Amino acid sequence: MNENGMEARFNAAREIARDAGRLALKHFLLRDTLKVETKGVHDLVSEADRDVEALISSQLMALFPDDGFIGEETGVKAGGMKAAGIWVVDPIDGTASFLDGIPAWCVSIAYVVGSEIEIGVIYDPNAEELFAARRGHGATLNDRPIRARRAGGFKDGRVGIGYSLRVDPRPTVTAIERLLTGGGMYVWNGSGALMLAYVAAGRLIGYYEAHINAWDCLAGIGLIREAGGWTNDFLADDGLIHGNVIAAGAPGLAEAMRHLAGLN
Ligand code: LIP
Repeated sequence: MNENGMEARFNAAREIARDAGRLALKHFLLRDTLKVETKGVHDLVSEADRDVEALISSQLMALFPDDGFIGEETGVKAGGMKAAGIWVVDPIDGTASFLDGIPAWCVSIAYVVGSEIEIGVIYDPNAEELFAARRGHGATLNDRPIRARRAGGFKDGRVGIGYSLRVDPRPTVTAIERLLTGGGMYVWNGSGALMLAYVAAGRLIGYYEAHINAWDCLAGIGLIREAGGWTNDFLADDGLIHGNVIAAGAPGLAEAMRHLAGLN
């Protein structure tokens, strides 16, 4: 794809993330009226998730009809996996926090070509924060450059640790034990995407989740890499389809994060 094509997609992703965030915020303020369904234990979906995903997919597909689209709520759309470039979207990452009235959720939009995350955009409408990255062009927060924090050990900041009941809790318990006995501290707000954006912005020094889906984390991974941070190879072993472990952090913390995640 030429430079103009990628630039057009980057601009569109940022615009659409803001539109989607505004729509999600309207639902958030009226959340007591939303219809909510249970997908699994502690795994909820509301009409807000579906409404926001419909907005994002219709706008992206109108602009780039030959692109593929994978959304958390609607799965793979026409063109899907065969397209050269694929949008990977979570309309509301942090649905449980959203429904509990906790303002820790966001819109997450990534654009992937082969094994490269070309675009990563995360919008938090509660804080009016737009995190955006394009491969090779750096990462920004509300148009100002961001960098992952310098850290050499767990004492240098806090690490986000996410968990979902999809997986055995033991690796997460081990990770928390390793972090705390190493003098570190953990944080969890219910949104893996937002916490990965915080790693890119230097607010957290790392993030670990034993299993996370591609729509929850690809935009965040793109942001962290462009902010000079480290992540594992999430897309290995069919991560796009089946999800994978995510470990990420400050560059000086790569070995410590790998050990915490049981990756070495
Ligand atoms: C959830 C994420 C959470 C992650 C879970 C889950 P949802 O997605 O918010 O960060 O830990 O694995 O996927 O349902 O809120 O978009």
